[in-house]
Amino acid sequence: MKLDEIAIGRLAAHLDTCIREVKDTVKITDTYPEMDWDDAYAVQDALRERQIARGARVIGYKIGLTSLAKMKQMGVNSPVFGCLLDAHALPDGGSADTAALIHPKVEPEIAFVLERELKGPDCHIGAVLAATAFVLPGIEIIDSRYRDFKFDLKSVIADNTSAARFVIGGQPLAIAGADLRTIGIVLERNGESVAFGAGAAVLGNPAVAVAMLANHLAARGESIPAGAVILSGGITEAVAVRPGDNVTLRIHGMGSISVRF
Ligand code: OOG
Ligand code: MG
Repeated sequence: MKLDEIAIGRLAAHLDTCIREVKDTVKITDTYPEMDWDDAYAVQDALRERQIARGARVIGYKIGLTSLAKMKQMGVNSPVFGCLLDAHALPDGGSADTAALIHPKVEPEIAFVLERELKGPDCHIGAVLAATAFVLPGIEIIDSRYRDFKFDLKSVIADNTSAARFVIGGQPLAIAGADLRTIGIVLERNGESVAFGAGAAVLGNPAVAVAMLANHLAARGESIPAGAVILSGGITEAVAVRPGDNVTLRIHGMGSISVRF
């Protein structure tokens, strides 16, 4: 750790204010270039503690920057981990209030729901599949607190990896017998197909991303509890949305979900 508790608390409060007041900021590594990975996750933790103190609950996790398309789009080269709060969840067919978001984008994702606790270290794809009840279509609505979505990995980790809202639903697909690599997805905006892909875009298999999450949490003495929902990462580039837009995600064999803005 390079930052002291005061600096960590100050940065968490700053990002919290950006979220609550719907305003952007320059990336925090501009002010604290010396910060390291532990500092970045410590700021994320402190931000979460502020939200929990106001009544939020953690209901799941997310892995981000897991596909080449996303890494290229954001100019970074390694996955990041964040958490999902109850207040982030929107119903299928619901609407996201754009007045509460800075510059939202949508991502097509495969969501995992666990039937058993998943614990690292040494978690592997087999352990993930054994612990998963089913997978579902998921639309993640990301909203970086950084101006023009310009950030580096440490800044985006501190910002809870741009987490803002998410929708899951559609038709649950039992994990037994499913090949997550070849599942095709289509993302539509206002009826027009705007992004396509397959599960293999996420680290060869989205279950690999979930294993990485379990190992990341294990290094911090944590695990993923049964019942948690996990967004495994955008399969394609994120797509910008505006007020009035209607977004639908269709996944082969898993139905569709949608959200309005
Ligand atoms: C960071 C979050 C990326 C994903 O699925 O790749 C993410 C960002 O691009 O703002 O959630
Ligand atoms: Mg995402």
